[in-house]
Amino acid sequence: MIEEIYSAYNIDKDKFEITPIGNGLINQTWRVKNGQHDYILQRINTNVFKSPEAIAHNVNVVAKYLQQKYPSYLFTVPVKAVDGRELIFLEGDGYYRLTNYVKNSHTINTVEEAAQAYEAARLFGQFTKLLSDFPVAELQITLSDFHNLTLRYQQFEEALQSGDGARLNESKEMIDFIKANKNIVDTYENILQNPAFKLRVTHHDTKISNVLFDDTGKGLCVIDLDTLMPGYFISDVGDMMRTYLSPVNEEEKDFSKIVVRDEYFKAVWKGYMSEMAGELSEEEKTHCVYAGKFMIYMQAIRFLTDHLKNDIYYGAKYEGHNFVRAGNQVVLLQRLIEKEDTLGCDI
Ligand code: GN1
Ligand code: MG
Repeated sequence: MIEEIYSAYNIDKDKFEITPIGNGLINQTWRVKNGQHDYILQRINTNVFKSPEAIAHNVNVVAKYLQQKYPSYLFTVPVKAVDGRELIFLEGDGYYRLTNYVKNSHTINTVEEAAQAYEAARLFGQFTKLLSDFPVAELQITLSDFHNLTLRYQQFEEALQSGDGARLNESKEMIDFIKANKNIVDTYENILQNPAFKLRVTHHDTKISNVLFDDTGKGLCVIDLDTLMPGYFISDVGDMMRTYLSPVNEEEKDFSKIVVRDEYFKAVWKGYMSEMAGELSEEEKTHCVYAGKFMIYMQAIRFLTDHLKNDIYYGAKYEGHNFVRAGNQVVLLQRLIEKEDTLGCDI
């Protein structure tokens, strides 16, 4: 398969080194380089992204807008294949795309300093801010209902009816916790009706490995625009909270290590607000902690639903993998709720 990709881009296979990078659950990524050329190759999972052309469309319209309005803004665009294609489809495999590797940049997989959280939040905020006049309706939907919490809750309820019997029994405590916190869904539904909440150009995957840093630790740019779509700020801020606040990630089995670090919470919100303070409404600004609850709760639901449905979406590396991930997210949510009254949204 890789031969076809190489020839599409006129890359001499024997002269390039290919190394897998990143830790995404859905797409796969490699670095492809020789002395002169350095690329990032990505395989888009077409079981999940049913129309990769929508991704290409979004990246192109946004790239064009940014190039015209902010020519010095660093934005990675796809490298065209020899015949001009931006995506290479391999029958029975998936879609591939290539981008240039940004010189002297690196990614990190864990947030180890609050300053990294600040930088990432600043960049995701800047991205949305620079696109504040971009007509969001021009973006195509690359994954429908991706952060639609109402639908995620319905899918969870459906799994309660049709899911694996033994797994349902073992998950009782977690199911009860999710049901008991359904007010998080209610708040989301109120947001949808509230004109103070605006649909903006939203990244929807703000994990730390989607930020490029330079050698001094300064953030350079955001990458991975597969889920670039109209959305609410709670998606981007919330997923940063979900993935930056705790020193351990969703894979951690020892739940006693899950903690909400106040300093990182402040760093995320301050970094985001350093760009977005003039864009967000006063009412949106009061929802900074809710943003975290929204995303952590949704992820707990998604992992548990997948466990009940025998791991059809995320897959499992060991028995009960998604049960552990769901339990991890439930604990993270509890830790955040415990601190809810002490974590303020005032900067
Ligand atoms: C998936 O592939 P990755 O790791 O970037 C998922 C996110 C989840 C995340 C949980 C398209 O993202 O929504 O938050 O796993 N992406 C998709 O690790 O479902
Ligand atoms: Mg992604």
